[in-house]
Amino acid sequence: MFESIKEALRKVITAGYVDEKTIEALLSEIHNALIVGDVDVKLADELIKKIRERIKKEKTGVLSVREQVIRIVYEELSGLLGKETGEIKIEKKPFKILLVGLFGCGKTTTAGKIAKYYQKRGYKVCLLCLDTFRPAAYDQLKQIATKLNVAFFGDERERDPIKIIEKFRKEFNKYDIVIVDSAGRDALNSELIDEIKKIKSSLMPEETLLVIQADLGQMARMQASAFNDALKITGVIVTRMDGSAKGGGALSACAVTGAKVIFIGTGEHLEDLEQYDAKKFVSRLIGLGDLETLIQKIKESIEEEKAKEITEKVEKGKITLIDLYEQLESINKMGSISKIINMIPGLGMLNLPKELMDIQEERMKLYKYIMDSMTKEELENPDIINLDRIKRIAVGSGTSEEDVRELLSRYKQMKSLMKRISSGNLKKLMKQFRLPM
Ligand SMILES: Nc1nc2c(ncn2[C@@H]2O[C@H](COP(=O)(O)OP(=O)(O)OP(=O)(O)O)[C@@H](O)[C@H]2O)c(=O)[nH]1
Ligand SMILES: [Mg+2]
Repeated sequence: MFESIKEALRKVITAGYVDEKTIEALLSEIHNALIVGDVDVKLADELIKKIRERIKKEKTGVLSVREQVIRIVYEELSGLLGKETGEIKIEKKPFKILLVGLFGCGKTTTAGKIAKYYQKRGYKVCLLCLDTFRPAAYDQLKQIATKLNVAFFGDERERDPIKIIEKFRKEFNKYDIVIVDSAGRDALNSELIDEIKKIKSSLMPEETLLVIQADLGQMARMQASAFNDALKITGVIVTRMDGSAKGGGALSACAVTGAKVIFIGTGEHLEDLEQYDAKKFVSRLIGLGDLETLIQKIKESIEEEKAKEITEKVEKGKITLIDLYEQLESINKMGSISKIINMIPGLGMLNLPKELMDIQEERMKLYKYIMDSMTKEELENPDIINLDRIKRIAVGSGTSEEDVRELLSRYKQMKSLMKRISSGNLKKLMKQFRLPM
């Protein structure tokens, strides 16, 4: 699921032009990926609709559509897979964590993983086996405890989990965290509900975590709400995220029920446990790091195009006051001159005259009035502007002769700057930055 979403996003990034067709193709591919990942169809439909609406509404300039699309997809996808980050605050000693779930969902393995997780973080941890249903359960957990070198409590011969709790209750106080493995059943039947209810009221756990496997997909929704209704779970652990294409479905199902996913299991080894954070999870799985680099590259190539355009104009000797006018207009739209200069590779290094960088917005307006009073001939060939013309332009634009002269000197500065760039400087600088020309 995540691979295909990543692929789809990559297409958007490398597309020459992002139009409605590109976006629709992306949305359709994401939709497919969600369905393959066993995300509920209705949920998938809603998500696509929401992404589409946001892309329309939040559209700004052509340049940012690409980034905008990626950002929106990322945000919505993270929202789909969990709104809160799963974290347990160990605020009490002993902090008891009870794991519940059906047969084979990964309770015992996960108990070991959690023990290791907190042991690494400096907590004194013990494992308690309350699975008296499956004969091998005791040995399995004991082996894990030995491997981790953490304390283990259990009684092979005792059938009643409550008696086991009573037997070791005093021991618990010696530990920061008590991790409790319980028995499973093949379904959430009254026998299992009864057993866990009794365990809960005797043990009084701070957290009761439901363990489910990722391949449940959207079925996780039913299981999580059934367990919650019967036993008030405080969170979910999704195991086998490594081996299932349906992980996205399971995570989105949990998000719908409001069940907070605390951890995900990502392998058979005891270190294969991660605290779950939807945002981080999504950004890593769709390789947002990669995407960001790609976006950066695109930005650079667009800047490069701008620089090329300027170079071409200069080489053809076609720089006129109209260009200055246009430059000022676009600069006006984009922010400060120094900002735009820094965006064009190489220009930032040219030590531009400070006055050129500091043209205030008011001055720009003034220049605009002045240029509006010039004839086409004057705009195209400012060198013909003599004293008489300066007088006429100043009167016509309601400015002073001083202002007109200032504008003309800006124009000369710009022209000489262009000469500096055209004399091979830009190309050299581009090479230095390894940007293709
Ligand atoms: N690949 C993978 N395998 C896992 C993961 N978590 C558990 N397993 C495997 O799933 C199988 C069942 O795990 P257990 O921990 O024994 O499950 P359980 O819920 O305790 O099972 P019962 O006690 O019989 O109810 C084992 O083979 C584990 O190695 C995981 O995150 N990834
Ligand atoms: Mg077990």
